[in-house]
Amino acid sequence: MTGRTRINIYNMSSVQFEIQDHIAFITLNRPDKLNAFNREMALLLQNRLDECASLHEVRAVYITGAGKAFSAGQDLAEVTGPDAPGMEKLLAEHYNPIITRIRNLPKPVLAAVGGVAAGAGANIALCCDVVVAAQSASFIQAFSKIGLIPDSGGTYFLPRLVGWQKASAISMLGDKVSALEAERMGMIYKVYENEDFAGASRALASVLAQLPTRALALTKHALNHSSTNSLQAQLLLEDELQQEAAKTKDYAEGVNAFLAKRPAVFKGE
Ligand code: LHQ
Repeated sequence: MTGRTRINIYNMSSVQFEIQDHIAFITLNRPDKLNAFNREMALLLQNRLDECASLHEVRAVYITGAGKAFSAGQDLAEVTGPDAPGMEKLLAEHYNPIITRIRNLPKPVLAAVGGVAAGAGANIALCCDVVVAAQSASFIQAFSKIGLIPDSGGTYFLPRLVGWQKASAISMLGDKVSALEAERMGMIYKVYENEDFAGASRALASVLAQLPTRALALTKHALNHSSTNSLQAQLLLEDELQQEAAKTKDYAEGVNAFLAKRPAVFKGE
């Protein structure tokens, strides 16, 4: 695919999907509901993530929200009424598969949080490999306010990102954590000024898309195991994954480019 090629797919949908320059742009698109998840949107996001995994030309994934929010989490209008999907469906069929797909996707996934990210919306962002935000964005573990516990991996990722005490307080109090605070406490990677956010976050996705994709996938795999493995098990895993990385064309290119004192051109192979 050339640098100019752009594929627009499903643009009228509640999950927009577009591929450009090896980046799959996924936009949560129910702006009048602050991109809250209904069943359709949750299932569509899973489908789009599957496409990202299977399409060879996709080397990085960029997830954002349309309008002023990233996502307000579960559409609370859809949890009541006779046709409401039951609680067992909401996690087992909606959120758990989304989180699992993002963590298992063998490509870097960047969350670009331009506004509020609440409930499952916050935790979908926080499970991504790189999380950046606009200065006016915020993160809210909104669950306690409606009598629930943090789901979508919140109780897994938050303590690992910010430590037990902050995770515990933020989860219980449902504080609105500003983007700057989130950056300071290590919840997210970086904050950009509002006016720079779109350009800077896309530029970062572009950097990720040009890196050696297989090595990034193996890095992700190693990190996925690091918080449950012993040191010895993790050293063995690193050994195994490094053997695999060393077989890639990108590794050969990286070393050759270094020795030839020229920039490396990685192909994700
Ligand atoms: C919404 C929502 C929303 C529907 C804003 N739903 N319409 C798992 C298992 C089972 C069940 C439940 O959920 C889960 C996972 C979860 O995600 S639980 C957490 C669910 N999310 C929340 O509790 C957050 C609810 N929203 C809010 O607290 C606020 O809207 C925030 C703080 C996100 C933003 O506040 P504002 O910027 O002041 O916006 P707003 O409240 O005025 O909302 C704008 C519109 O969006 C409004 O609609 P309207 O028709 O009145 O203009 C809201 O009703 C709608 N909206 N969140 N989750």
